[in-house]
Amino acid sequence: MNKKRIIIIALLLFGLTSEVSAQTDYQPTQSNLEARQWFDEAKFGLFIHWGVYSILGDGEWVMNNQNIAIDAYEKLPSFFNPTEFDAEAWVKMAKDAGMKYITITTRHHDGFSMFDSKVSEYNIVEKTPYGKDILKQLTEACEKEDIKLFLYYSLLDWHNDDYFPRGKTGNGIAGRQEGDWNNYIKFMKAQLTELLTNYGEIAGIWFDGDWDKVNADWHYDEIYKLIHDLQPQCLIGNNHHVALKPGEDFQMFERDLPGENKTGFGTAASDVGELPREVCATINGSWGFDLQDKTHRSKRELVQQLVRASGFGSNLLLNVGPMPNGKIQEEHVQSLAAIGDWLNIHGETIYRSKAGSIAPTDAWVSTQKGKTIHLHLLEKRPKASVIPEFKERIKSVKLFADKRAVKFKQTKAGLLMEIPEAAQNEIDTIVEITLK
Ligand code: FHN
Repeated sequence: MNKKRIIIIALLLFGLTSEVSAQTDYQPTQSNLEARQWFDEAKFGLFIHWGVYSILGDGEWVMNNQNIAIDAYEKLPSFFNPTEFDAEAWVKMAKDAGMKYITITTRHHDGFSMFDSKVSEYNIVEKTPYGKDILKQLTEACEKEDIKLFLYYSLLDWHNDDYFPRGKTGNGIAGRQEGDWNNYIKFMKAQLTELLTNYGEIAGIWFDGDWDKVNADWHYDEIYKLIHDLQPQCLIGNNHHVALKPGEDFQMFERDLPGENKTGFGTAASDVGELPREVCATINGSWGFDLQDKTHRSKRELVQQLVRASGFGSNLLLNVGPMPNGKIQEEHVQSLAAIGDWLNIHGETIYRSKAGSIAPTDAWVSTQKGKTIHLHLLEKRPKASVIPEFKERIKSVKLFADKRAVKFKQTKAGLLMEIPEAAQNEIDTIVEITLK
């Protein structure tokens, strides 16, 4: 065989193997399609990053950032005793904020399992003085309050020797040994089986860490199939920052609106797919609890982020990092309540909406339900507003706040509206446009 043919065959084989590394023949069940639709309409969820790292108050990457050796980090669980953890209070807080689901870290990159795992002793029940399964408590509280639960699961692991060969991160952590990658895959499958059999109905699995070893064979074909076989309705999302892979049910965007790669590690516009979308973001500057983080974001910023996400046809998954005692910082509890107050009045323009036909800009986004467009003006402006290239035929234009009619004209320049400054709102002036 000549060299060229060998290369072509190798390329074909490589193409085939990379394709089979996801669930290629996946056909979502009816229950999965319904779950996708529910998710698409839910619009707002609570992300929770909680682990033994919270004791150090320096974020969830502290093990990597401070190069804490394995044996030193292993002492942390013995100090973890969140006696003030109240699952019902967390769930009620999320519900009052207008959130429809919660996504919690069951195991982050530090490799510590925040649930009762029989395949790893390195877990909350075995290794902490607290000794209870917080996930069990949370599932029960969620069920009671009709809030859906998604589970974050890290693919990357700085603790497990079988996470080998290692990836880009954690290389300064002393005490990591060489191990067997196939064992690591087996281990993850066993833990996912536990998560999907011991905690009732799970709304979704939220993978993270693929980017640590971009060319690794993660066995997604087996992993995704396992999840869908155990719970067909369970939605799979993977924060790999690239285009959707077969077997995934939704696409996530980290601190970025779909297609706007402002962070540099976001997903390229060409890789934004047609499945339900979710933007995740932090309520301050950190995912895990950070004692020094004072960048608590204002109500205006947070509400506007939710509105912008909706205008991009996406959910917002807003994160809090609980403290080691089990409480959520008071500033964050209050911010969530403030968003809830806003949603109580304006939720109709957000929940169950689609991205509106008026294209988003920095100054506005639009959401839509049938013939009703809600134009969200996110900056105050002199009394006249122009929306260029608006060609649809309009029946009426009103302010959402008091249903007061808005004077408007459709010209070649677009839609011209007169909204007195006094009628405009600091956070979001919502204009309700009804089409003919
Ligand atoms: O490294 C993680 C980080 O700690 C956090 O979990 C976020 C949430 O989207 N994801 C990773 C960074 O992409």
